[in-house]
Amino acid sequence: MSISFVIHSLEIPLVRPFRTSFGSQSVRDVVLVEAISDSGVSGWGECVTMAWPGYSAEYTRGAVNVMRDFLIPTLSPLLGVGGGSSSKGSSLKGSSAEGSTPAPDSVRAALAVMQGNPMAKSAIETALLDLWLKERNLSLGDFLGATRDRVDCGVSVGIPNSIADLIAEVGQYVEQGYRRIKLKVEPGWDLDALRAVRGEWPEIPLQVDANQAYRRSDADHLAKFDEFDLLLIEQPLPEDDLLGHKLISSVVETPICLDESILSVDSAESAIEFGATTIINIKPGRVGGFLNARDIHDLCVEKNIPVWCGGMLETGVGRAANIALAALPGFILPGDTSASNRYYKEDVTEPFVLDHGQLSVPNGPGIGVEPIAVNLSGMSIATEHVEV
Ligand code: OSB
Ligand code: MG
Repeated sequence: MSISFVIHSLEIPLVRPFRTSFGSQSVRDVVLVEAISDSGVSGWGECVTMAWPGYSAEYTRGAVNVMRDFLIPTLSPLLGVGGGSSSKGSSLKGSSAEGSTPAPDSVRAALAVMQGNPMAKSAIETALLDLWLKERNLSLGDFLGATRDRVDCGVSVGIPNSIADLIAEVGQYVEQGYRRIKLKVEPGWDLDALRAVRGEWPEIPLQVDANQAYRRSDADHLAKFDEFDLLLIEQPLPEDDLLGHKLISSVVETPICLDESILSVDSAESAIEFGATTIINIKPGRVGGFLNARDIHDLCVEKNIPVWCGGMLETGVGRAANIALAALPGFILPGDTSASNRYYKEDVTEPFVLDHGQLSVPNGPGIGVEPIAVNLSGMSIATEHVEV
């Protein structure tokens, strides 16, 4: 038994530049990890890093390096000939036989030996999980415990050039049926934008995301957001400032939701118990994979903390898996799980199409989608083969 990996680096133009408080991008640099079994089946995972360390410390070239030089090599005892944990000595044969991809928990445990790099870990873990699920003819949604076959979708709106552009863009999304609008905000782009959007759409579910752009001393300013009846304010302060978030939430009535600060089950529990957050954005990449994402979900259900599924401008590969996660019962708020055409003119998979503000949860084996070969090769800028 052996599994080999291919790291596909792609570039895909965004339909419009996406600007946040941490920078702007007009092309998405995408890394897809392909894990190939010796029977020739491929599993896929998307690495959601940005090109530069603006959202978090990880960035794309670094992620490719750490995957190639450390994460994949550290899995070799699990993946090498005779090293499989699940089927050594198995006599199962034929199409219904379980293959020899290592069990998801053992992959997570092996990767945990390396510090940090959750997005790189998530991509590798997901590629192997897709393969493992395909060997069992099981969908990711069923594996994770999905209880819905469709999920409610929101959309994240970057910082545009003007209020007029903002209203035009939000207007398109409202018309397309999105069930919630999220505005990216930063000092200097907040109250006027909110006033304009609330003026046009007094009832639409609305929230904001600051990506750490404010400081503790902005508490009184953030309290002015309260009049706009927002679902939540996402990550107003720096990632490591749990006390600041707790202080802010004593001054601001709108619920505070953490994104960047939540990296694990333990950090989630710490933030909840400490009083720094009452809602959590779960992104599989940020927390090191879908198993951790599910575990954070389970913790939040137990603690009565609503969760929603974040996004990182994923292609169809990452989107498919996120939608399976978003179908778990604790995901009670619409996610940043938008349709393919909100991001890309052409996706790498068959496009995800919004239907009444929802997307269908893929139900095929594994993540349920595959890259389309011609799209993949047309978008490709580099391909690296990594043998274990
Ligand atoms: O903070 O949620 C974020 C995109 C890239 C990096 C960070 C974030 C985002 C988004 C877009 O808000 C979500 C999406 O539609 O994928
Ligand atoms: Mg965010």
